[in-house]
Amino acid sequence: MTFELPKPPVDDADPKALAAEILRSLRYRIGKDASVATQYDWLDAAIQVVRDRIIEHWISSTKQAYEEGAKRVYYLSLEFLIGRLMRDAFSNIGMLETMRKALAELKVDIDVIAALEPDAALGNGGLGRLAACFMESMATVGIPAHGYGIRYANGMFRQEISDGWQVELPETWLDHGNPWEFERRERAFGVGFGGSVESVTGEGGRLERHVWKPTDHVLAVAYDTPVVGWRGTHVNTLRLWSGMPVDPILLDRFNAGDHIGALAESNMADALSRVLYPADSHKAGQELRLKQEYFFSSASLQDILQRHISQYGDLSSLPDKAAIHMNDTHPAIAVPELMRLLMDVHVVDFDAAWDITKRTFAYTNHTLLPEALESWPVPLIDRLLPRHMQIIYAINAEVLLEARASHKFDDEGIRRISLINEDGERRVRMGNLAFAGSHSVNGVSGLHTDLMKATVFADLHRLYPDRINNKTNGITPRRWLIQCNPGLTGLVGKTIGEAFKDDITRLEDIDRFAADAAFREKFAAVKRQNKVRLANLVNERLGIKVDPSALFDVQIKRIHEYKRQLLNIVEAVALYDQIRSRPEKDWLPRVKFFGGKAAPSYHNAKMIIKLINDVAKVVNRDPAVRGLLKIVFMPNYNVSLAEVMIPAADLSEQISTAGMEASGTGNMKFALNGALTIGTLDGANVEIKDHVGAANIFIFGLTADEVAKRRAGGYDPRAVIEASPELSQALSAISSGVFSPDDPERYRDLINGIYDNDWFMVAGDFDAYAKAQRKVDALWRASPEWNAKAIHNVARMGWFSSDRTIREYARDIWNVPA
Ligand code: 26Q
Repeated sequence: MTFELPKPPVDDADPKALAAEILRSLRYRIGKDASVATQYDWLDAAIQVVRDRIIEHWISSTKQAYEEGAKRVYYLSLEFLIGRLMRDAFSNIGMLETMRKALAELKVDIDVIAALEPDAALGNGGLGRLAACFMESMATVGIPAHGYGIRYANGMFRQEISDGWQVELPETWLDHGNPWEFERRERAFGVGFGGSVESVTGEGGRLERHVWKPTDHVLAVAYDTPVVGWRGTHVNTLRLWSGMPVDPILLDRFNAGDHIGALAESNMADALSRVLYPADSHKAGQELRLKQEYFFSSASLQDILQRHISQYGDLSSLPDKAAIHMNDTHPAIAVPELMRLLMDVHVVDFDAAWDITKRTFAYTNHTLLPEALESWPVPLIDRLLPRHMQIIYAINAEVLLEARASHKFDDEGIRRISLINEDGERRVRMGNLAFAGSHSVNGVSGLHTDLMKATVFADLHRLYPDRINNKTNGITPRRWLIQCNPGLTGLVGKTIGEAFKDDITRLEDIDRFAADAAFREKFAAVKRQNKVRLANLVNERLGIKVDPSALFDVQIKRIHEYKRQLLNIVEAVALYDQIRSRPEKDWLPRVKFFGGKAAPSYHNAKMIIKLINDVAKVVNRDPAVRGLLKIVFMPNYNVSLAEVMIPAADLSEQISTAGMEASGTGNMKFALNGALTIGTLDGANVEIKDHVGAANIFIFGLTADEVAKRRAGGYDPRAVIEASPELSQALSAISSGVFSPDDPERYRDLINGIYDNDWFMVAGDFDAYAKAQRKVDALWRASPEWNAKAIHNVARMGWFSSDRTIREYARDIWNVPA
């Protein structure tokens, strides 16, 4: 017997019918009527109405992939920095405007309830946001894909600024429930830790296989969130694991009087999905972190294998039907875990298991910074995951044999290829493990990929020369243009038609309007509106008044020495000095915006936040500045704040020390929204320059090669500082306490770091940066030219869509149609 289920009842284009449906949802799902509904209830009710449509597409997408026997992509990531989902889902499914009207019928303002939705901040920065853009693009281009990660109860911390210092507070994004997720209690897998490995022998005492007997157990329970692609037809799944105790209270222990011991597993399960590690590219080698990595890798692999076996019966076809992607090395323990599941559970021999593993996995590297390359002490892995340690040794033997047989390496080369670093305390190099276990290893920009081949992975690249490839990052133009910048989207649509929404490279059609004075005026008017919106927010949140006709100069990203917020603020100090000493010059009004979080354990990054706030306090109050320079540190930078700040920016600061920013993706978001970039030849800035044209971007400073040469010897930062009066003056002002009269020594060490070593080339690039900023001033005065260049930027950014990136992954790495 088959039943015809009632489909969501009404015409999606009819606001009145939708309003009735929202009321119905409010009544029967939330149990309220309009007279007592809170704004949160309206949000929930509205989401549920659209969610019903999404579920239809979700079920049909899933069915279709199954029926076609399609190869699936599994994206393993410890971070998904999604932000809010409502606008994204409503807009992609094409219901944003009708829902706005339907809610208005009910006297509810969609923008008000949209702002109540908490950010899903399950990520630190670029890597996590990239995973979110990729999920949306995979749904858009119709790839059957699952994202796998952890459902952190506390995502990224909330940042407050107290007396100029960063204070970290827990963010509880699930407090009001989460209408987007579906708990799947039946999808739960056991994950073990500790214990020992036993051998199973068969006839004649022959070793048959190994069995790991863990001592500690937790359950991973699945929570699914639908991911809606553009136009809504394809919907994928983001599956996040939450830790649950196997047995809420181990009764036997409890009864034996060991109350604390009885709760141990319950506490561990809780801890596993409690909190996201807030360290990005900064050392944080905690045991709990390794446990999180294994917890989600193991649960995901068990889920993937179960799905594969139930559809195809055995695992030999796994590489043809599943592409498992590792977002950095965070899931690298999945390599020995798949080997273990194949050998110990499914009784596949080592050689066959290794072949399946390599053909199934691929790995993306996001950083070359030595302090961010993951490695775990051998004794720690041995204790938590003894069977995995054995398998890692077996893989290592295989790789080192191949290396020897190639005759390409001396003993030093072999040591560098080894999965085990033997210098000092022995540690497993997770990058080498991920590399060895994958058929594809990619970088995230052209320059970054070249540097991977030349530095960190030089030896592995020699051994496996076909493995490293480049996939320059991208961003989803749905969130980062259509949703966050309705003004510009509307103007572009009116000018060149709506086709760019389905093929973002069609933005090129507005290039010729850069020469059209009337269009430039309209473009400038949109930008101004966006700046007014930001100015209002700044006034609301900080009580600082900024003038929307000033140049809005924005640097928003994690606070890190290599990203050089310090270079930016030192230049601001130099400018401040010049404004005071040459008041007669016609200075340009400029507002320097900063935003970003520091890893809680990263001392210098926290000092940089305090310095920005200290400088802001002095500069913003000084009557001699006459409002020509304002400095604003926006607290708690997150996805939702980015969606307001990026469309309002005139100037995008992308000023990392060349060779250190793997790609950057903020750089792409700004240019797409009509900001001009001031930046170094680093990461994807290089490719942005190639696409927008050298005349439409402000490039300055040392190249990656020049930085490397200087570091190799002969660089004398003291001499460089002494040769630059502006820089000397600015550094000594900061160092001597001009901005910290309450604690004159506060910045002594931070600034001495520049004099003594200047690893990040703040002094080395200062003059070039200051000079580039004066070119910015000159162009800003010539406003038609500025606007023309900004329009060229928008027009030529289509290539940086994550749809393009994902199609390249699909073709070159995953071997799936897209
Ligand atoms: C590792 C071990 C223990 C705890 C934390 C971590 C950890 C967490 C996050 C290490 C690194 C990260 C994040 C790295 C990251 O965001 N990298 C950025 O990735 C972007 C997407 O490719 C690039 O655009 C940026 O250039 C890169 O910095």
